[in-house]
Amino acid sequence: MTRLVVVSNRVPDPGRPPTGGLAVAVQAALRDRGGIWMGWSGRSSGDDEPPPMIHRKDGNITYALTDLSDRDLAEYYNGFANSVLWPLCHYRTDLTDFARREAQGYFRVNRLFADRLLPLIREDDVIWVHDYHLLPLADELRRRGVANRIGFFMHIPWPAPDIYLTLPPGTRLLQAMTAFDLLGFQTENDAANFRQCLERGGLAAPVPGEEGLFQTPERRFRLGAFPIGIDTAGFARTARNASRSAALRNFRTHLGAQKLLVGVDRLDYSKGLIQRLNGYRRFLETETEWSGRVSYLQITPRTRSGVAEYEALQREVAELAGQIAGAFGRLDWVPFRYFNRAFSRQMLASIYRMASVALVTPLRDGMNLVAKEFVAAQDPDDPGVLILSQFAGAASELASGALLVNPYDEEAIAQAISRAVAMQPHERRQRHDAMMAVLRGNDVFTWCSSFLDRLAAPRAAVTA
Ligand code: GDG
Repeated sequence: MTRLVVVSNRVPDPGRPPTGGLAVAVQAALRDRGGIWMGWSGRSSGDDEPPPMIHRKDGNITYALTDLSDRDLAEYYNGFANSVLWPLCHYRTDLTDFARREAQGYFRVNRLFADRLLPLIREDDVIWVHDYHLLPLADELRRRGVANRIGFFMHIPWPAPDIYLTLPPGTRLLQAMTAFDLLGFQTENDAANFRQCLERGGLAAPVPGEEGLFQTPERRFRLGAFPIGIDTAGFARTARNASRSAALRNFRTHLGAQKLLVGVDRLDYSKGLIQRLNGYRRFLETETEWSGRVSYLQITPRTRSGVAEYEALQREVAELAGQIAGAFGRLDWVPFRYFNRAFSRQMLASIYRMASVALVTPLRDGMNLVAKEFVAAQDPDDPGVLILSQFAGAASELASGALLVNPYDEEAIAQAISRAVAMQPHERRQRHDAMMAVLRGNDVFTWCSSFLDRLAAPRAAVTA
């Protein structure tokens, strides 16, 4: 089997058990084949050029970690990746900062990644690049003579061409992306958007009769949808093994017969928190018979504190949370709890299992793993209800069981909550079974192997 080289902006802590599903699956693939995981160390080298990479060996996996300078982090990470590509791909052109200087920093850091990766690559390695931080990496590697298979997976949405093509270096980036052998997206919709961007830019043409195969004057590449899964069995197991936390036990006692609603999202404007909280407020205003009988727990760890929009959102959500608790709370009832920090994975799984309803209402999301984790964590005999945004990638797989909502429509969110809390057990079980069948059929291990198998498929020759 060929060796695997994974490249992503962040790399899980070498030596510690991986936490997220993606890290679990990618590490399993790396262990099978042996390989390298390269990325940013999470550290800054200040004003100095980054020192040579650190290599950490763990069994047959080598972690290759590079520091980045303050300027690199400002321009590449906080700048072009998180202040331009992230909002743009989530359809927020209003928040997109089109500063050209930062685009230069983004391309520079991709060159640095290519320079540092180059000496580590063997002739028959398969290279798998992850996410929007590294769109030009294959092109940089090709310029350095790398002929290996190189795949790419986009974890966040690929926007419609009218949005994407507002990006000044948009065409240059698309062109660079044609240097990958396989481009994977979360949904058919994302893959179709990408295809349209290519066609509008005149950069590549579909090869007739070969689904997903494209041709440029120089080369051929494939693209397709590979919806990411979770470690379904593993997460269900974690949720079944109830956490022994005393705080959780007390919380359960305190809730008594109240139905628990839960939301778990990184603090991010793509997650639709404001609209969701307004939807809950509307529910409390109109469905007064539920007063005292429901309680909503929102867990929202802070991320990207270096980006101004996140600071503003933090204040806005905290204010709204305070308003809801202040307007509806009673001495003997807490209608809303808001946490701004991360919980352990075990605790999270137990909370999902306790909850009657999950509110997963991003305005736009590549997939949304919380939706899948919530479903996997349920007691199949008495499962909770998933309220899911129609604009989350997960909606393309979970439509048979979730209550789909338009996340901008606060009234619709309120109505979905009222339907969910009143739903009868047989309907909840039916919906849960349908979703579990999907999650078992496409877990993160299947996702990983189907992408790598497609990447390994014989290359199609370029025809004139
Ligand atoms: C990107 C795309 C796509 C959250 N809070 C805590 C915690 N989490 C974990 C969740 C879940 C993960 O973080 C979040 O994953 P999402 O998929 O919901 O969202 P993004 O971080 O935006 O991820 C997304 C994903 O990539 C994968 O391709 O689905 O669309 O945006 O696993 O459980 N984990 C712990 N404590 C918390 O408080 N331990």
